[in-house]
Amino acid sequence: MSNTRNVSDRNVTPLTPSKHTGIKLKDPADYGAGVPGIKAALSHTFKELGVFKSIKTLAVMNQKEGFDCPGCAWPDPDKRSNLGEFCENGAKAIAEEATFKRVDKAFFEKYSVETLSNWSDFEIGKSGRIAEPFLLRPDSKHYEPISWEAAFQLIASELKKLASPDEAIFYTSGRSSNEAAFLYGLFVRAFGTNNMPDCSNMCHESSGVALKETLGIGKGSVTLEDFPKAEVIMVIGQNPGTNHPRMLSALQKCKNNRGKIITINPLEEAGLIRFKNPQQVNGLAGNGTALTDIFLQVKINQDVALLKLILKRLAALDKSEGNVFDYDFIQQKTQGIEALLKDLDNYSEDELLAQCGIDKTALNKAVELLAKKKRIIICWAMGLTQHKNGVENIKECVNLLLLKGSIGKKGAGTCPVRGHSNVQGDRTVGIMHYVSPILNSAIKNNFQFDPPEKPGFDTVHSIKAMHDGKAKVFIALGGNFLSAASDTLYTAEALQNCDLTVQISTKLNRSHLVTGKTALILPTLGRSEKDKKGRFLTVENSMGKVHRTKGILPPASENLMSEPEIVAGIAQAYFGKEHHINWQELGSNYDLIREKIEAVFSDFKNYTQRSAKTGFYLSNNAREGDFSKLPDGKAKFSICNLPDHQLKADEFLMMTIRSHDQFNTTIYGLNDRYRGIYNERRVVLMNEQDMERLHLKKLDSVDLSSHYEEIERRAENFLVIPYKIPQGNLATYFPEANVLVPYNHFAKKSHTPISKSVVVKMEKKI
Ligand SMILES: Nc1nc2c(c(=O)[nH]1)N[C@H]1C(S)=C(S)[C@@H](COP(=O)(O)OP(=O)(O)OC[C@H]3O[C@@H](n4cnc5c(=O)[nH]c(N)nc54)[C@H](O)[C@@H]3O)O[C@H]1N2
Ligand SMILES: Nc1nc2c(c(=O)[nH]1)N[C@H]1C(S)=C(S)[C@@H](COP(=O)(O)OP(=O)(O)OC[C@H]3O[C@@H](n4cnc5c(=O)[nH]c(N)nc54)[C@H](O)[C@@H]3O)O[C@H]1N2
Ligand SMILES: [Mo]
Repeated sequence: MSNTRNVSDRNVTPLTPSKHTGIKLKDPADYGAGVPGIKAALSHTFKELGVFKSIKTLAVMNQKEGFDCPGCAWPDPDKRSNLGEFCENGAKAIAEEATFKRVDKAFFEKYSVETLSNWSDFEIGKSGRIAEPFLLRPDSKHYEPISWEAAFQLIASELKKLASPDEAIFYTSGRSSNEAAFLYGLFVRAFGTNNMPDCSNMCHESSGVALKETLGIGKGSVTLEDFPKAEVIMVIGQNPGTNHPRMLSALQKCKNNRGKIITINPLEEAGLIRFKNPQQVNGLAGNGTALTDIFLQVKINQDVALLKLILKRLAALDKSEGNVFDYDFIQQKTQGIEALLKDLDNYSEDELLAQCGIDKTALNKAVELLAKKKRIIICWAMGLTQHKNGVENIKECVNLLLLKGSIGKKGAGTCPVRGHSNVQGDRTVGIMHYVSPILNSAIKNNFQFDPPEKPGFDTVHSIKAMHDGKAKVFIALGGNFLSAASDTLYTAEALQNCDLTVQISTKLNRSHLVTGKTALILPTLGRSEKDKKGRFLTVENSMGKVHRTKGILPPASENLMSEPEIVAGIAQAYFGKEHHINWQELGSNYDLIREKIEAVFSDFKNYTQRSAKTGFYLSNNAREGDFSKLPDGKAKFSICNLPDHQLKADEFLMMTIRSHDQFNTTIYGLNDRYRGIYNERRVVLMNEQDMERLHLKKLDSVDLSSHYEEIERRAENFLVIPYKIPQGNLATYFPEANVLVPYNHFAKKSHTPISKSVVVKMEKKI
């Protein structure tokens, strides 16, 4: 694989340039938010929106009459703060969406896709909002305007050329509304395929698979009200200070009620150490609230070893002192405890301790605490899901909760903290590559066609299909597939193999530059923008509550369409006006889409009325402690194996993580304030003893490489930063390091790429 590839004479590069931008280092922070958080929020919004628009916009974000933050999926409290219900990074998300800058005809006349592809991801993102539909012809290097109707006809004619509907791929990123996602899923099934890869394939799919198998529902069981009631909250493989800042207030409420927090992470993330709440006047003065009570600095991907150790210790205490496990719960509600306890005997404590690298004193404290408490919540995110054993990581957490009877009661349960603001809703209303017989039969009854019964491609298999020439049209409802997926150069080749790639987007990104032979950009309204009169959309948050969202800002351009309108436009062009489903009508009347969702899914009774008011929770059997639908009617203990990384002396395990100034592939800025890294993203965090061993000094430049099945993948020019990270482990930022993640290595069952445990070598630049 080379760094550039010629398609139709277009010499575009799939990678952000490997130049350095002028690094500055400070000590890592020891608290989250506070005054620096407010300053950063306002400086981003003032720069993109000006002072007046900033204040007006932030005031209605996440309020009942306003719009849902386009950032993360953390829920809004029922009692909203008078100081605004948003966080620093939500403010940055809005600054990106509501910017004054525009990508218009003049922009694309000036810059070819080749030129733009040499810009950094940061620069591409800062070009502004896409103002009208654009076409890139096979023989051209510049996008040109195209009418909406011509764009829809072009898509329809390419789809009709395919030998089979399975030659088209329909990706979804998690910012779409329930209404857009449902209509999209309906169109794709009516078209005839289940090729619906989704960003959650790269994200919480491991959680969905593990939770469904063990507890009968692929979603978390807690609500926001459980946080103040929990005696212990474990935060595993998650960096909420950056990625879910409003979660820190929920943790604070637990602490205020004398709850305890155990954090398990290879890095001591600032937001979890201490929190100065920017939404409380007294939160900004003083020392704030200490959050983490016990920090367990686990080695990358050794969470199963650590959790097994905890389970073993708890089992021993239960035997000697009793009253540690909840046997009433275990007997009534679970199956498989005997096999689990027997399996724990196969492991020696010393081996487990060495493997996870945990300090014994901290471990003892954690075990002592967990032994006594009955109401435990476990929160987790990408640190657990993006490994080969991602599903087992989560099953081991479920084991702990089941032993303690910590499911289906107040102040206890599972909390997979979702990423994109509506990733959970998109899945609920039918975006999935697998087949749900119940959904298929409901669609058949309501829409009089037979949905396809063959499972479709998920993300990693879509990439392979395009690479192998088995899929030729790629359509994306949001997202930045090229840069978000693993193995950037391989994914680039896959996309470039397509006859047509279509991106329904708000902002320019690299997936608009590394394209199929023909490419379309269809610009859409952002969450914050006013739709046509009377219309509103709905989303589902990370805790299963569906509620409305209504934009208030004038649209970035008059020539934008809403997502449902775009999906309907494509569907109508493909099926024609006489089709028995009136696509145009559905696309323009969201109440009608909601009526259809209500007819297909039993949970959505009185959808429009209920979402317009306070919103409503979807049913959740785990929350109720009802496992009757599982085999034998019981929740399931699982036996999880230890991961097996046989690293050679010169190899490291590397995690690819988010900096404080990005939302996935959108780079807000070049600072990672909490980690003390400023004005640079090409960095690799490394243990000082490892640096000594490799004769590396602070800020030396290195190349990273991964070697899977004899293929070498390289990422060049990373500056070494000494950091408190376990020996043998490294951390780099996503998406710069995605080029190293092999497309064909992913979690068992969930197929989530191994973005948090890539085996790499490093080479010093001379
Ligand atoms: N501002 C902002 N908000 C976001 C996003 C964003 O990019 N920016 N992205 C959104 C999305 S889509 C998602 S999915 C979430 C992501 O939210 P997170 O999962 O918090 O994001 P990551 O930066 O990937 O961080 C993973 C954390 O896991 C730790 N970790 C890595 N490997 C391991 C391991 O093996 N074991 C343990 N115990 N820990 C490990 C890392 O040190 C890091 O603290 O955030 C959402 N919210
Ligand atoms: N190495 C590595 N890779 C990863 C991860 C990792 O931790 N490490 N994390 C993975 C995770 S958790 C995820 S979720 C994926 C994210 O994958 P994606 O969801 O595909 O990526 P994003 O960067 O969130 O997509 C950003 C683009 O979405 C478009 N957009 C923004 N808002 C809207 C909207 O309202 N409507 C529409 N139609 N478009 C909009 C904009 O054009 C923007 O450029 O990446 C995954 N990739
Ligand atoms: Mo995600």
